[in-house]
Amino acid sequence: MKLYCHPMSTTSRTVMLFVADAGIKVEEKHVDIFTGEHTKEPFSKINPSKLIPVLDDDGFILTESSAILKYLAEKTNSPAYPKELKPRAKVNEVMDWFNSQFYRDYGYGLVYPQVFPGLKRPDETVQKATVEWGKKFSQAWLSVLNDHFIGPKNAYLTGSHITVADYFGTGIITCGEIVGCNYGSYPNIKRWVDHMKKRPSYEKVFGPFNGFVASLRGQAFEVV
Ligand SMILES: N[C@@H](CCC(=O)N[C@@H](CS)C(=O)NCC(=O)O)C(=O)O
Repeated sequence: MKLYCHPMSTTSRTVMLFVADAGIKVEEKHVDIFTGEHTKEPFSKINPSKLIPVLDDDGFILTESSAILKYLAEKTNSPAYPKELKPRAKVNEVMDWFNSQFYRDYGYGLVYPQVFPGLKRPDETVQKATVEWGKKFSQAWLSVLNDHFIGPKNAYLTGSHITVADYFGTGIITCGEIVGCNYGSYPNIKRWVDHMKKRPSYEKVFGPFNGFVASLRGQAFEVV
């Protein structure tokens, strides 16, 4: 299997961390999203959406990090994607929640427009309003995550066992570290993220990203 990905890509890291932790045999093919490699052939033929990650399982092409995580867990019979109906439904639920509600306001509202020129709004008023909107809604979603999904007792997002939802959620939420979010006001989130950062492959997979985060330290950003 081949995984088209890049260590600086949030959605790639969700899959890269799971693959590394689970010891799944996957050849990583890094697609340089900074030089626009993903927008040109041959990659644009593999994924016409021009986004990473993409899994190629012997010619079977799968896009969407959430779908890739579930496919890999199912294929390798991993307990990280429970077989039973209701536990599996809860994993799907929280992954959909991260992918839609949360990532839209946190990633694309608060975080990315502040650091990536392509996502910065051309008009200052619009930019300010975008970030303010993202911040306000991120705070509301973080409270839901802290109080409802994780709560004071859960070690992981859906209970006491790690699932693909934890890999997905960790990849998504840590993108906030680019602007300096540290989840300090959300103790259950902080406990969960700190726990996930102790995964055996975290340092290796997140090393280049952490270097990027360090390079931006000291800059003034809006955070939650
Ligand atoms: N919904 C997709 C989103 C993938 C995505 O946004 N990938 C980013 C990197 S994190 C990308 O390829 N960006 C390139 C671009 O926007 O030009 C998934 O979860 O796989």
